[in-house]
Amino acid sequence: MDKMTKSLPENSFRRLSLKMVQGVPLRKTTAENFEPIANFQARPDDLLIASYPKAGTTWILEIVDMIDNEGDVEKCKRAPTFVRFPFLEISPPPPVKPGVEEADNMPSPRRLKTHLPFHLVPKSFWEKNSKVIYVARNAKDNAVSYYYFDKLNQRQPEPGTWEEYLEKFMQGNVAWGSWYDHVKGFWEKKDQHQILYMFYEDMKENPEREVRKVMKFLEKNLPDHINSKIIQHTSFSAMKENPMANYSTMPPAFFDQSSISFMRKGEVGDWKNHFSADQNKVFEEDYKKKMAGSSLTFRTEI
Ligand code: PPS
Repeated sequence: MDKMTKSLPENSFRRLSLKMVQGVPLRKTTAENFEPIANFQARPDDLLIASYPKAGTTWILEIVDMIDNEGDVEKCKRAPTFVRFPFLEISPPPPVKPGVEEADNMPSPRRLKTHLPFHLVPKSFWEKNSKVIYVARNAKDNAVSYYYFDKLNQRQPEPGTWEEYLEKFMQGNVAWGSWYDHVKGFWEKKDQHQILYMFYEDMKENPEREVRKVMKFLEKNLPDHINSKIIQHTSFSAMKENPMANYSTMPPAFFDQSSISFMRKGEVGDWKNHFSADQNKVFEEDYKKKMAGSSLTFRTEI
């Protein structure tokens, strides 16, 4: 057992059940400590990186850090992702501090992570007009990625078989709730706030263009050679090998990466290796109903 896990109470190492907060199933520890999260005080110069789990959050965080540090790779290797970017709603067992406390103690400008759906994001972010980058990924690849993540993440409910999991995903009966409500929630509000809405598929297709978008949003204009450095350092292969980005420093009692890696595949279209023809048919019919009336569209291949 490593130093971090040794100091934790033994009952920390178990899968958590989900508990509803305003209609959204969240990890029990988050749901039971939600007040300080809802009352979190944002600052005008905060940047909140928001997403449904497994949409490409870690990738965007690394891109933002590289932009902030103007392509200085060593500076970006100062600490693991989960230390560099406080995860707002996470309530780990003591002595590890809750995300909101980590964020409170951080000097500005802060870069913070959340998976909360729009209506659960602390109101102060909207009152302070803080910037938000939202990243979304097509539902099918997102579901596959989340299924594998729920196998490795020992703090999330057991995913069960792929068939069982897909059913739960479609019902929104997974941590952080419905993918459909999540992606639509931010989409509908994006023009009323400073929200940059990004797509995983666009980032895969043309990382140079997408990094430029993020730079513009952050009001930074870095030269081409720095952009190239950012793309290289934030490529899937580089991040998979980078211990400060691949969660290999997270104790195995939390993330068991012995058979599945956090940096698993990093592709668009992997769903084709998992969905049966029948599952695809049922999923698409249900998808049409749940996304009806929305102008939001996704690509499931590029
Ligand atoms: S988390 O736990 O919710 O914060 O996970 P998140 O970072 O949002 O999503 C993890 C998935 O993103 C893939 N990933 C990448 N893909 C392409 N390029 C880069 N650089 C990259 N970094 C992370 C990661 O592999 C997970 O997707 P899957 O499909 O499971 O491989």
